[in-house]
Amino acid sequence: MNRRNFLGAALGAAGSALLGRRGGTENASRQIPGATPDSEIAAAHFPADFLWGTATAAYQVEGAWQEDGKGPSIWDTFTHTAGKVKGGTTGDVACNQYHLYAQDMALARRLNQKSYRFSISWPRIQPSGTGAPNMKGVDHYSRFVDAMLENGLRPFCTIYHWDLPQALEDRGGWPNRDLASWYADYAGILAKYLGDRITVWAPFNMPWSFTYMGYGVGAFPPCRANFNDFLKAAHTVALAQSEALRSIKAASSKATVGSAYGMCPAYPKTDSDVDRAAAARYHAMNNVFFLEAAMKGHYPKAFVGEPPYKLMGFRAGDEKILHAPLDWVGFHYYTRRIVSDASRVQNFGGGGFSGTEIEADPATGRDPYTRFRAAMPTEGPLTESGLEIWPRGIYDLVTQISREYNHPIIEITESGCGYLDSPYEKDNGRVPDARRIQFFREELAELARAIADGATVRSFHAWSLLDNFEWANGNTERYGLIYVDYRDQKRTIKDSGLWYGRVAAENRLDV
Ligand code: IFM
Repeated sequence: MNRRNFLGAALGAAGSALLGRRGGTENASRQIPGATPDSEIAAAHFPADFLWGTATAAYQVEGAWQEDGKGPSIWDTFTHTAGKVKGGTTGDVACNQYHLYAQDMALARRLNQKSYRFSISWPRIQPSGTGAPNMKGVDHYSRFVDAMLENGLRPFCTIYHWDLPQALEDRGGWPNRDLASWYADYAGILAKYLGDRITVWAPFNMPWSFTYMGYGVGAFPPCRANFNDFLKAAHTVALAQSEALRSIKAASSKATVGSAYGMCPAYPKTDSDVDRAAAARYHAMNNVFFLEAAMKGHYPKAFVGEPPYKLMGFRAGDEKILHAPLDWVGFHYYTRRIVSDASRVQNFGGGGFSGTEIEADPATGRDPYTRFRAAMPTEGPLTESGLEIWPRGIYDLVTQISREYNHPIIEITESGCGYLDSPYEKDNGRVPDARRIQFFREELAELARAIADGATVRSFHAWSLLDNFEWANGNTERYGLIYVDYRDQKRTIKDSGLWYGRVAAENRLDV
C-alpha cells in the first residue's frame, strides 16, 4: 500500500471514529477525496446576520515601514537580512495599505463585506515597545477604523500579528516574562484610544506558530532554535493574553475579547491507543494551549507527563493570572494533520517548515515533551502554496471546539488558499481563479453543516482581502480575493472575490 492509500485507510478508520460522522474515504466516488457533494453545496445556507469578512495583517499589507515615527520590528530586521525571504522581498511597501486603506475599505464594501479583521503594528504605537504612545500611529489607526465604519465594516482588531518591536526582542523577546505586562500596557493604549469604536479584540494571531517558529525552530524571526525558549515564550504569551484581556476591559466597557488561534484538526494515524493519545496531545499543544489557559487557568495535557513548569518559568500563582475567560473563540482553518506517537523515540528533530503552515513529516519525534509526529497528508489535492485541501476539516474542528468549550460563539478568523492566478489580458483583465472558488464552496458547505448541527458560528473571514506579503515566502504566494500588481499597486477583483461578494449578499453558496 503506498503512503497515500495507507493514510486514506487509516483516516477512514481512525478519523471518523474520533472527529466526526464521515470518514476520510466516504467520498470515494468523488474525484477529489474529502470533497463535498454538490447537493450539500446547493443546500448550504447561512444565518441572515452572519458576518462575512476578510482578514489581513499589518506587516503583510501596510508598507510605510519607516513612516510617522514607527520603530523597527523583528520582521523589518528579518526581511532586511539576506537569505531569509524568497525573492529577497520585504514588507517595506507591501500593498501600501497604510496609504491606500480608504480604497481598500471601499473595495471590501463592494464585496458586501460586514467585517474586516486587521492588525495593529505595535512599533507604530510604541516605537521601542514601552512608554507613551506615538500619537501619529494612534491617529492613523483611528482614521482607518473610521473608514471601516463608514463602509459598513465591523472593525475586528488583532492586537499582535507577529511584528514585535525590535527593541523588545533586544530585551529578551517573548521568553522574557516582562513582555507580558508591557504587552498589556500596549493593549490598554489601543483600547483607550480606539475602544469607543472597536468592540472586538483578539490579542494574538496564531500564538503557537510565532512562538514555536520564532523561538523553537528558528524559521521566523528572531530565528532562535531552542525548545526551552519556545516553552518560556509560550508561557509569557499566555500570561500576556490574560493580562491584556484585563487591561482592554479596564479601558473600554464595550470591549469583547477572543482569539485568532491557528488550528488544524488532528487525526490519529492509526486507531491505536498511543496514536489517539498523540493526536490529543497535538490538539492540546497546537490548537487549544492558549485557549485552555485563558478559559480554565491551566494548560491542557499537551505533554507526556507533567508540563515542564520549571522550563516554562511558571511561578506559584500563575494559574490565577492565566484565568481570564474569553467572550468568544476565534480560530483559523487551513488544513489538517495526521499525528502519530513518538513517546518511545530517542531523537527529536523538530519539524520542518516552509511558510506558515506546513509541518514536514519528521523522521523523528518533534520534541522531548509532547512526543508526537505531525504530518500534513496528501490524500486531498494541494494548493499551489502546498497545503492539502480537506473541506470537512472545518466541520470536524468547529464541532470539536463547540463540544469541548460548551458551545461558545465562534469566529472563523482566517481560511484561504494560495494560488498564483493573475489578470488575463485576453479576457478583459479578469482573474479567473476557479480553484479558489471551489476551495471556498466546499469548505463553506462544511461550515454551514456545522452551523446546522448546532455550532454557534458568527463570522467567517477569508484570508485574505488582497494578495499580500507572505512572510518568509515573500511575494511567491497569493492568497487574496483581490489581485495586487506590486509594480503599481493596482487592485483587480478576482473571480473568487466577485463570487464571495455574491455569497455575502445572499448567505448561500450556489450563486
Ligand atoms: O499569511 C498568513 C497569515 O499571516 C497567518 N495565517 C496564515 C496565512 C497564510 O499563510
